[in-house]
Amino acid sequence: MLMKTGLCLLLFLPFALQAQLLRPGDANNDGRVDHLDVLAIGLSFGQEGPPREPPFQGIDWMLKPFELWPGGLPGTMVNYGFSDCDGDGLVTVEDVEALQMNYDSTHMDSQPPPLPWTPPDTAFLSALPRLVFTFDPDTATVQDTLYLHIFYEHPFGLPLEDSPLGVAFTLEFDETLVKDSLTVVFFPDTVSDLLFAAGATGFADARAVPPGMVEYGAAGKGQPALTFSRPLGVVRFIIEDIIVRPDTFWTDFKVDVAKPVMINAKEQIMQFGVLVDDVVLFQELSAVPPPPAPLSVRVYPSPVLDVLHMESTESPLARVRIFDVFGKRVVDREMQGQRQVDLSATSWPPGFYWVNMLGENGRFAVQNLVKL
Ligand SMILES: [Ca+2]
Ligand SMILES: [Ca+2]
Repeated sequence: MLMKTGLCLLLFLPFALQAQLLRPGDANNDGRVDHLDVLAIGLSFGQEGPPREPPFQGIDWMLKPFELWPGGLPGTMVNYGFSDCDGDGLVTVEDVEALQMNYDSTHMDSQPPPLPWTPPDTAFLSALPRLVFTFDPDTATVQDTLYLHIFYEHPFGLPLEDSPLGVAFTLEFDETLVKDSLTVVFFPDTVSDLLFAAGATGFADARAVPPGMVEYGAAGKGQPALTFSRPLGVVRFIIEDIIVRPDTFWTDFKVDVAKPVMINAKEQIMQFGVLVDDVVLFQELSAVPPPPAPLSVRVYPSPVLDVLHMESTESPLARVRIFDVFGKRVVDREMQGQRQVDLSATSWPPGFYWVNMLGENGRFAVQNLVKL
């Protein structure tokens, strides 16, 4: 009898020593804590499994040994244990706090090792859900606050079981147009059936995502939550002080929706549509102090065929920009204090152009130009 027990111990000991390891917050075990992990927590919501041993509970960014749970995410099979970020043996709202605390942290030392998160596709849907992004107001001026509303539009006739459990995407925009550190994501108030995560001020406490982007994720608690049309949040941008002359140029503030992902309760990728507003930024004339005397420059020849010569006679140059008649930028060059620059114009379509030259002394010149 004693011998038999000894044999059992020998057999089981090697397995017990092969510890599984996780980093709190990387719920889909892809090596980074981000907005996508809220989808894994949504899919695992309410699952129970072995809690972590007391010294290894908590959501601090330490490698935590844990025991594999009996199941995993329905599509990718990532073990449910990764979603129990705080290690209490139950996947709940509290586990989302690890995403906030460790946002944008990366690692390669989990066990099983991290793998790219690649859920399977669904079959074709006859009725497509849609994400609609609308700016409020639709034009903005310097120092203005601009709100981007995120709205989920549910299609008529999509059965409950095929409805989305969650959605995630990245917004990309020109960071020079907004005060990036002040970009905030607000989640809808009084919503109890959704979990949220975002890579922007207001959620990601510890770290900000790189400039010019906002990451967003929302997921139902173990079941489809996008079963009716509903608001999903608001992104607040503060417009940067930019030098845009209302009589000459205008600038589009465009937001691109990158890497959009919608999943159902089986962790399958769903097709969906995206609709985004444009907003035009400009500086109101009344808000601009009286313009200084223009920078003294020479731009020649005009008409130009191949090489355009530009020189500033009074100050080294800080920046040179050239726009076509439609306001599209064809040249945008930061200068290293040179007083002159030659540009090849051979690839520009024939037409009228505006040359905007900014001197290091803060004065600027606008010249028109014809390209043959
Ligand atoms: Ca992750
Ligand atoms: Ca937990």
